[in-house]
Amino acid sequence: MMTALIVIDVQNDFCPGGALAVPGGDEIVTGINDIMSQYDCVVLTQDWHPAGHSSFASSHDNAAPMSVTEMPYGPQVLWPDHCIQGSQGAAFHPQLNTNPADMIIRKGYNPAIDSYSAFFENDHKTPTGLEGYLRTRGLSDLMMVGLATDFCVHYSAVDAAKLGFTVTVRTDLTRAIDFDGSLDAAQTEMRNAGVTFI
Ligand code: VGL
Ligand code: ZN
Repeated sequence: MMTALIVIDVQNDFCPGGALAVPGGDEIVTGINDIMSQYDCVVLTQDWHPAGHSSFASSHDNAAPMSVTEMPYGPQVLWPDHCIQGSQGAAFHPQLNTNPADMIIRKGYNPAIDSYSAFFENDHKTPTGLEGYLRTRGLSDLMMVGLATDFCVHYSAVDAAKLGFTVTVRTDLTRAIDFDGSLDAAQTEMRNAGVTFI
């Protein structure tokens, strides 16, 4: 059995002071660093949007941040501008140890489609390539940590479980945005998909 640690979006914009700050987002960084050596593979993901991305409220007329709009692929929360390619906000938290990473995967670069999941864009069809990477390396058991529990960790964990990976979430090494019941809904969906929490 080969294990991978999947570290979701531990980036400045999701930490206190960032554009889409997750409460306590920075508290998980040293704990994540401490467990990296326990896995056969470490993957880091990076939310990586072009300026003017369609998931930004600023790209839509009269849309407030955190409102929901209908996209061709379904409902989409409109976020404050965040994780713009090459910006300080898109950089990893300065204390995150990136040296053990075998793979860094970026997502959300398609201007027309958001990508919460590390596996598929929000159309649930366009792959990021991570599935192929993990399978070709024989990595079957995934531990998920990072930000945010109710969005990118949630979608990544559910997609991974549906793809047949064994998926565990270390809840002490995640933090949530928790807006409009999103954390409760995410926990239910992850549990229903067969994700284990520790
Ligand atoms: C995320 C909202 C928008 C996340 C990314 O990493 O959970 N959330 N983009
Ligand atoms: Zn994003």
